[in-house]
Amino acid sequence: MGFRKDFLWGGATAANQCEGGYQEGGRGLANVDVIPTGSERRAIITGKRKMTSFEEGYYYPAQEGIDMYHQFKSDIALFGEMGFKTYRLSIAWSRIFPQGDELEPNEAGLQFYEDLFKECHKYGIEPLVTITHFDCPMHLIIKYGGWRNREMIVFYERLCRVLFNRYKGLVKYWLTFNEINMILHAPFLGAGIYFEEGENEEQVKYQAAHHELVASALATKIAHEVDPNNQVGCMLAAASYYPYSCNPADVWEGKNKDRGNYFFIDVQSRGAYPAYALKRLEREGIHLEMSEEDQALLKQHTVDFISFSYYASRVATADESLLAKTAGNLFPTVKNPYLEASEWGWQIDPLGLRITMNDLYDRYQKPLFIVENGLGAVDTPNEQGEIIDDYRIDYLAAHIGAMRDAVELDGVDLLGYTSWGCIDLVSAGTGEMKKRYGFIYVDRDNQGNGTLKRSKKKSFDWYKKVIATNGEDL
Ligand code: BGP
Repeated sequence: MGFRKDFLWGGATAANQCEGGYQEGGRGLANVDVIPTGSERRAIITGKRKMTSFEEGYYYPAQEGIDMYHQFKSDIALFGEMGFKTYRLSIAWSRIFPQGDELEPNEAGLQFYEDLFKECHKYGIEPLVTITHFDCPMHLIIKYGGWRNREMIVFYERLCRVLFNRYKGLVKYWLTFNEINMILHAPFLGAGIYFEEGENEEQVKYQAAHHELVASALATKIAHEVDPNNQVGCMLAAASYYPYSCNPADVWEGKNKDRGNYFFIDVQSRGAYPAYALKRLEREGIHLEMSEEDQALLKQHTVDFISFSYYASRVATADESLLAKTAGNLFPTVKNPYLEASEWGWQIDPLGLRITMNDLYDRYQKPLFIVENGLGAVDTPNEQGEIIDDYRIDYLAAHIGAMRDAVELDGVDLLGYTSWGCIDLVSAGTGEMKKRYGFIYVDRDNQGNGTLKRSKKKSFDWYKKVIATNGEDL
């Protein structure tokens, strides 16, 4: 009973939030490099405020990240010490193709990830690779407009071919696009899109989403051709919506909000646009350029497993005035009176994870993989310099417990669990260092000061024990 014997315990990071070294090894400039911290960050990541290169007076945290580009060996050693079976990381596209549209890849970038994967295998850690995690070469944005342009499929396909061939035998688990549904909420971050004055933003976003969906199917096809052992997953920013009340209008709103997210996975996993999505697009006057070849590709090359992130549950209401009270979150939600929230207003809900897992498993009947979960919190070292992060342990224990219930009591097939930001890194939402998720503390502050020294938090040994007991001892 409990988790499968080969359950993949581990942690997750993304290149732009930890690597740094943004000008090293021939790497080109990417969207993430030019997104600063501060009050304009939200407008920039949502594509409302154009930022295509550095402007004075801003701090750009992704440039240095936590310097993992140089420190990956010792960081992976720490993951090995915790007993990780897997490590989820992402490829910085502009390390492999600095501009994005070259014909030949950059060897130094390829070598960097080869070294990193080999380092993982030294500790018996299976890499789980996100091909793009909020990452797009800046040149592709300036010249082509990012994913709004169909040409992107060609460049992404080239990237995938290079990766699958080069890392054959070293990597078997792949995710095509991180949180693909985030393209609707953070289009510059997710897909390198900013908007021109007066254009139909919904039209642009859904067409770009279509390009990503086709690219994802193509990647799945190529991955299987290059190596039949490859396992390809989609990746959803998940969390089922609760209706604010039993008013049918709230229930209906919740259902439609869920569909707004599921639609991506319906395409990636079931192989076709669902009727409700096509009708909705038609109703909203959104016309998708979609060929018959696209549809055939989507149909034939569905994903092998469903991966997702889960941090907090969401509440839907038909009463928009309640939504106005939303706390810091890209997904508009209502305060749930039954739940506590993190300092960033993310509503903590372990049972919500079990509910979400059941919803996804009922819907797709494919293995699930939880590739992000965790508590973003401020960690303050005590007088001895230690971080006693019981709040993080409580959060993770409750969520892993709920996940175990979904497996043991509900029969959900779960491949693994990688907690988010296993080592402290730059926050995607805020660009800050102070929103920390790690088992490993990194000495760095919001302005980029600090020694970058790593130290173990209390949760480090706790997670080690969780892995050693295959999730029995929480
Ligand atoms: C997800 C992203 C991650 C990560 C996480 C936590 O949306 O895939 O990149 O950062 O959320 O969010 P934040 O960093 O804003 O706390």
